[in-house]
Amino acid sequence: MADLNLIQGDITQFKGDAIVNAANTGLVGGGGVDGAIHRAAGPELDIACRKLHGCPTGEAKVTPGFNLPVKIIIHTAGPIWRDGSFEEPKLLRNCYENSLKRAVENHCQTVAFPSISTGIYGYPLDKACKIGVSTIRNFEAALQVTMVAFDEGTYRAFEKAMLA
Ligand code: AR6
Repeated sequence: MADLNLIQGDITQFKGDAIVNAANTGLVGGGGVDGAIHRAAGPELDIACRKLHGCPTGEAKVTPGFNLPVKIIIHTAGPIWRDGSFEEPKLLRNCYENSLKRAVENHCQTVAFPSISTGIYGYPLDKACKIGVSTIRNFEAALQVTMVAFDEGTYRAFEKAMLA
């Protein structure tokens, strides 16, 4: 079972083995946490991402951390929320699970996640937090996972899901 803790802050400041990026299927960079990670990692990240030829929704792919204080960045493309009947829960679970698998494959012990899909992609926060927390906690590996909530609302929603 992976160990889970929660902090509020900026994921680009996380010092550890890996951070997860809430990217898009083209891996072409964007706004939100993706934009922040690209700015902090430097232009080499964009070059590395383009060599990966995209990432289907729910999958996860790896690049080096470049200027960030992590070994690797795990890029996952979350589902865009429509109404919940387009496999959004399953796809979001896949994002967490496949990101954790990439972390283990790359011998990581510490990994930080942002709240995937709950910004620009519009996934309802409470629903997304439950999926994130249960998927991480049920993942069988000796991993220390940190959820990095950017804003207070996200922090509170994850706190609630972790206590439930
Ligand atoms: N550290 C941690 N969390 C952050 C940071 C940061 N520096 N900046 C924002 N967040 P979003 P999505 C939070 O929109 O919904 C991009 O354009 C943010 O407050 O970044 O999966 C991609 O290229 C929210 O809680 O990701 C895609 O096109 C969470 O990160 C699309 O957005 C996720 O919000 C992905 O949308």
